[in-house]
Amino acid sequence: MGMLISEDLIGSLNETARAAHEDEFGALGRKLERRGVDIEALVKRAMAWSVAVPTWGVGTGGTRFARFPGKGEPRNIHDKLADCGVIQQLTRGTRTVSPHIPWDKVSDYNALRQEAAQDGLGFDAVNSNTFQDQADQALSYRYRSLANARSDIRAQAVAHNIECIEIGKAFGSPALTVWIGDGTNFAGQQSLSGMFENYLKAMEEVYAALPPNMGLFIEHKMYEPAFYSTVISDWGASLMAAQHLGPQAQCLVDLGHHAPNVNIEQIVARLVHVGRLAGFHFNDSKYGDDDLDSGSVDPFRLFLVVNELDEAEQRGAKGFDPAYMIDQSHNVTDPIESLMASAVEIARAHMQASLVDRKALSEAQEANDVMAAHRTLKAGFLTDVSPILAEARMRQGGAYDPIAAYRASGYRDRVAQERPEVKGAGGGIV
Ligand SMILES: [Mn+2]
Repeated sequence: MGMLISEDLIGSLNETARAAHEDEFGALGRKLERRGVDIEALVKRAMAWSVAVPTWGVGTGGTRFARFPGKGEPRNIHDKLADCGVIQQLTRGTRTVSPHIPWDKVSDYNALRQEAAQDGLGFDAVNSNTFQDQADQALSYRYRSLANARSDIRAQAVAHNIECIEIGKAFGSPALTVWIGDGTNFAGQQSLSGMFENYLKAMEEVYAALPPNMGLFIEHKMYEPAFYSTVISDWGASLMAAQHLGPQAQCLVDLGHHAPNVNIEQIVARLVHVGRLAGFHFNDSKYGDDDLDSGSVDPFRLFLVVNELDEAEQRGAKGFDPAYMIDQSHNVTDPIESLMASAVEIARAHMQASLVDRKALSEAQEANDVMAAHRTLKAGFLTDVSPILAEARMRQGGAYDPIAAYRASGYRDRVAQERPEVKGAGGGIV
């Protein structure tokens, strides 16, 4: 495989945009120079940035009501890698993919690693799945998995997670991410403390199977599919579990997994403080876990989250080495377009946060100059960093306008000829 979109096409589209781009890049460079900022350093920083794409993200998502499949949907992990390869080729900011087991199971993981490497892709955290039943599964997860009242069902969920660790080793993955749908839908359905204790005991067994260089990422979520109580519902439960298990266990924050109006950037700051921030799952939301595209509704909140991450990186916070992934569901758009747009929006927030004058900010904070502190922070958000992002993409062979290049390439129509149309209107988030 490799180079799925014609490089000549990308090059000629970039040339068409070149004059306007250079004019805008030059103007931004002069503007930043007046603020004592070197644009060249920012371009290098933008070029080094990367966020992982989940393999399931390139399929059309749905809600629990329905799924409306798109054209040329990926049939298997090979098609998914090809689509992820296109996203990386055009944006140059998504160098890893995050696989999902069992959906991405193959017989030869070495061959898959080589296949991914041809498209410039590596593998990020492996995600286990005990939130649904598979065809060949002995016991059902109807009443949930790692926190189930039945020990044989917990043992099955533990065995699956240990299998994911083995697959993760073959992928060269840095971590196993565990999100469970465990919880209850009725008051009295289960013991709230008993479920948490069952979860901890099961996770002890998973933790014991980790190689020394692999992390165990615990992802919390407030509700859904359990609507009365969820076992790992918030960062408190997540941190308790991580601290109980040991230093390789860390807390993963997903932007959508909170109650409305929760201060997510403060949760990030707390987990950084305690040295347990595993990473961040990017998306956007309005009411709950809406899985909207990153930065599509509230780009300022995205900026504030990334600002906390940037601040932790700049001051060299102890143990700070987070994994970043896009985690959203594309119901009404071409998933490749949504993922490219999101990758650009997250990279934008990263650049805006990089522009915050940390010295001026801390001086204003020390002087209790509220307005100066706020304006210093906001100055990063208010700067249009688009020319820096475009320059970083083009220097690496990516596209000036990834979505325009993707549309001009006819990639979706081309793959639709090989990939049969998916029929059916079943529900399902993925
Ligand atoms: Mn997530």
